[in-house]
Amino acid sequence: MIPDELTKGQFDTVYNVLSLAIAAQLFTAIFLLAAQPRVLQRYRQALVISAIVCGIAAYHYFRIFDSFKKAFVSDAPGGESVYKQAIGESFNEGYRYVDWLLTVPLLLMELVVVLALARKLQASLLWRLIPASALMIALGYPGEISGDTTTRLIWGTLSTIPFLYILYVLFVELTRSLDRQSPTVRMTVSRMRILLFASWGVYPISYLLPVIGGDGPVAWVSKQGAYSVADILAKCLYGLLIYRIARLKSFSDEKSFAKDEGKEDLVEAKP
Ligand SMILES: *C/C=C(C)/C=C/C=C(C)/C=C/C1=C(C)CCCC1(C)C
Repeated sequence: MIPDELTKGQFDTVYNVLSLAIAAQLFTAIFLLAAQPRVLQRYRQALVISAIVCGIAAYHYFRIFDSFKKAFVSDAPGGESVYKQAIGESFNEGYRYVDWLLTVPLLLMELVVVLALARKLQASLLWRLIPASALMIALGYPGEISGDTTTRLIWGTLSTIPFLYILYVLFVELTRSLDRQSPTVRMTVSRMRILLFASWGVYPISYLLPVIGGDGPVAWVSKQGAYSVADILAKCLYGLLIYRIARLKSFSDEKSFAKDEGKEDLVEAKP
């Protein structure tokens, strides 16, 4: 449930976190596009997808930010005021879910693309991961917008089934693909897996905050903050790790490229 009232501190917290998310996503997108020449051609698609993810997310955060500013209005501009829900306006949580519906499949796609796995394996992974991710987001939404705890828990539980399936597929397949990568790439991929598990794990926990913390503004503000920070980690930091994997793989694929970039020291024999 959206609280009726926020203190100035609570309002400012959400305002600042949303603003931080916009900046992080927008400039990560620009960086990833500008960094194209720094990786081999075959890895550029992964960076493009990652930049698009950050761009789509930045766009939706602009909408969320706008919706938030319209939904809560101060009763005494400038002063130590409370912010009340504006008449006829409501904060739209739907932007987040539309954002995830588009970006989560793309995040999975960029991971599969950057690992440059065999075509058949790529296709089979994407056929399993993309429908599961769409299902996870779609099943979460009715619970997210419901004010009723039981409804929230039922949809949340249903959404957790495809979520666990995705984690299982990623864990098993990523572990298998690690054997075929050079030691530095292997280290980065395994760091990436930790980031993926840790940041994706924040979403169901944030979703539960209103169940644990009740209807009040504190749980709601914490949920907005946690979703936003998780988005920054799962999209921006993740994109930068994808970039790092692409760069390391470029060096180990072509020695001459590593030499041109002055990174011969990073070239290693493939196992
Ligand atoms: C960039 C956005 C990302 C990576 C979003 C990921 C979202 C999830 C992993 C959401 C998972 C949920 C559950 C597992 C259960 C409760 C409902 C959700 C949708 C919050």
